[in-house]
Amino acid sequence: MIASIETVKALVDGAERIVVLTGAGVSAESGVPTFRGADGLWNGLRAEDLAHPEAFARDPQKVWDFYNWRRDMLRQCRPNPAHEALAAMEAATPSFNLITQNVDGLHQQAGSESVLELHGNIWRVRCPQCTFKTEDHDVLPPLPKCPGCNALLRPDVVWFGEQLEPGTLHSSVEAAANADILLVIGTSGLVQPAASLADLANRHGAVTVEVNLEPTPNTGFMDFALHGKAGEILPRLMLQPLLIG
Ligand code: BV8
Ligand code: ZN
Repeated sequence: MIASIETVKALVDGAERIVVLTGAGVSAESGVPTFRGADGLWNGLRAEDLAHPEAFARDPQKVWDFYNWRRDMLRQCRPNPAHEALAAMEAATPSFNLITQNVDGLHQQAGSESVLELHGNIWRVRCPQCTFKTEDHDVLPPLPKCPGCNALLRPDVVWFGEQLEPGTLHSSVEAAANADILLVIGTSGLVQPAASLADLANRHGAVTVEVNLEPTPNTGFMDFALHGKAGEILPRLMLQPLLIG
């Protein structure tokens, strides 16, 4: 049900184990296009058409142009108050896990330490033929090649139809199953298996809270929903109570 920020803040303040699941909406106020919003297009194409191993096999240049365009755009983006509030929440909470579907690295840039990247990280590239992997914000060539075996490198992100890294998924499921409260922030709740973490937490007794501009398919079974911008709501969940002298 629609809740007041004060209700949710009291729950957050009283929780020992907080788990947060974020999606593209938490980076929207940093200027990062969301996937399914009006600005989620690239040259008329949707991410789902490009974030596929088949798309990469068929036209590696088009997929690398997409990722190099996103890296160039993300290089100008900075964490927003939502990212910063979540880093502060982690520092103030005995047990805190941040699970993100985002690949932009903005949570880490804001100071979050325990970040579980369900879908990888756009700043990492890896070789499909050997163990080469590197992470930096460098401008890459149009078709980056492996320095070790000269194979075509790929972004170290999870494409549609690819398995999530088993350890990361297991840690995320464990965290959600043991949470006192799960905050689901800025995700349309369409992509699996990430979206099912909310239902899993719910079934294990966690209080579930959705923070989004609008209702999503998950809203129905969340305990609370806060509608508004993550960059405005999250800092208010973190405000320290005024110390009345
Ligand atoms: C897999 C990386 C299986 C790449 C991404 C059931 C079970 C298992 C799989 C499936 C299943 N059903 C379907 C599938 C297949 C598929 C899937 O989920 N398809 C969907 C589209 C139906 N899942 C997969 O393929 C996954 N793999 O399960 O493999 C398997 C098993 C065995 C063997 C082999 C395979 C892999 C999924 C990962 C795909 N990779 N990204 C890249 O980024 O380039 S997903 C992509 O979508 C991004 O990671 C993104 O984060 C994610 C989810 O999108 P959102 O983050 O929610 O973003 P969106 O734009 O949709 O929504 C933004 C929200 O924010 C909105 O609600 C908006 O209102 C809100 N908002 C906007 N501004 C603000 C805001 N809220 C607050 N404040 C604001 N200011
Ligand atoms: Zn290689």
